[in-house]
Amino acid sequence: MNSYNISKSVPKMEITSSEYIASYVREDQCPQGDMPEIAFIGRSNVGKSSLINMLCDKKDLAKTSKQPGKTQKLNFSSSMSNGI
Ligand SMILES: Nc1nc2c(ncn2[C@@H]2O[C@H](COP(=O)(O)OP(=O)(O)O)[C@@H](O)[C@H]2O)c(=O)[nH]1
Ligand SMILES: [Mg+2]
Repeated sequence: MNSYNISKSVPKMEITSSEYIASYVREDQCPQGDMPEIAFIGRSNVGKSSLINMLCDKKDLAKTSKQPGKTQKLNFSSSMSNGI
């Protein structure tokens, strides 16, 4: 079978650094910037925080928990990518 490894031939966007900024309880407190924003939305305990940590290659950027309902604030982090 002809195997074609797309991951080797297509340039990949990679997150090169990430840091936690702060947490806010209201939307009007959140930073107003002109940078693109990515929000992770989903059911409690579905793995949003784990996915964020995986994509950012950080262990504890987003707190993970077995117990649902632990995240009660709007948590902001800033990331840089390789520009792709
Ligand atoms: N089995 C399994 N557990 C996962 C996976 N992703 C996350 N978890 C676990 O599910 C729980 C909830 O994950 P978390 O990332 O905190 O979910 P969030 O509430 O959506 O942010 C944690 O105990 C994680 O370790 C996965 O892909 N497989
Ligand atoms: Mg979470």
